[in-house]
Amino acid sequence: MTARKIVCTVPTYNEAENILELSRELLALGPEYEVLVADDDSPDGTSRLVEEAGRDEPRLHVMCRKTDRGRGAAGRDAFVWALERGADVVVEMDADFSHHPRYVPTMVERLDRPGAEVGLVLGSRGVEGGSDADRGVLRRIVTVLANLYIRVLLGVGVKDCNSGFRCWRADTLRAIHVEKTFSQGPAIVQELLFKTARAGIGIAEVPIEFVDRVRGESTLTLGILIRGYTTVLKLRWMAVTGKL
Ligand SMILES: Nc1nc2c(ncn2[C@@H]2O[C@H](COP(=O)(O)OP(=O)(O)O)[C@@H](O)[C@H]2O)c(=O)[nH]1
Ligand SMILES: [Mg+2]
Repeated sequence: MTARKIVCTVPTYNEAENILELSRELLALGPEYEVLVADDDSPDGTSRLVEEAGRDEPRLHVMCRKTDRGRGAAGRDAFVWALERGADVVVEMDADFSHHPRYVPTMVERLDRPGAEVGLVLGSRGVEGGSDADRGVLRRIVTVLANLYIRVLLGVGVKDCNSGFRCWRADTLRAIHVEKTFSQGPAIVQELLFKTARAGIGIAEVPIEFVDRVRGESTLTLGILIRGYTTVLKLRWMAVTGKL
C-alpha cells in the first residue's frame, strides 16, 4: 500500500502531562501519520493543550467530548472520525506511554505481510517477546485468569484479549460496524475483539513490552473492571440469542 493515511487515536482523561510528548513521537513516525486525541473535557486542560499545539501542526487533531463520558464511547467516536476522514489504517492506544509509539510501525507492517490476510493487529503482552508490567504475583494471576475467562467465553484464540493497543484496517472497522459499539467503558476492547473474530477477520499479535504509566493517574477502578467482565458475559449472551 502506498500514500496511505494512518490515524492514531488516543482517548484521554487528564493526560496533560503525557499527550504532547506522545503526539510528537507519533507524528515523527512519518508524514502518513495523523493523531486524533479523543478527550472527555479533562479538568486538567488536555484538550486545550492539544488544540493549541494543533494550530501549528495540521496532522494533530482533538475532539473535546462534553457528554457521554467514557473510554469506550470516546474510542468509538474516534474510530468514526478517522473513517470519515478517509483513514486507511487506524491505531488505538493509551496516552500514558504504556503503549509505546515505537511499536506502531511494526504493527502497521504486520497488516501488510503477505500470506494469510490480517485485519487487526494487537500489541500483545502474551506472545513470545512480549511482557507485562511487573505488578506482583496476585496481579499476574488475575491477568492470566481474565484472559482465560475471555478466551473461553468469547471463543477468541488470541493471547492478550485485554490489549487496548491495536492497529486496524479501516475495512475491518467498517465490517464490524464500529459506529454501533455499545460499551461505554474499557470493555470496548473485548467488544470489538469479539466482533472481529466473529466476522472471521484475521487477527495477529506482535510482542510489546507494556510498562506502567510514569506520569498522571489511572482511571481504572475495581467497579470498572467488574463491569468489564459482566460485559463479556453480555456479549456471549447477545451472540447466543442472535442480538449481536
Ligand atoms: N476519553 C476518555 N479517555 C479515558 C477515560 N478513562 C480513561 N481514558 C484514557 O484511556 C487510556 C487508558 O486509561 P488508564 O487510566 O491508563 O487505564 P489503565 O491503563 O487500565 O490503568 C488513557 O489514555 C486514559 O487517558 C474516559 O473516561 N474518557
Ligand atoms: Mg494506563
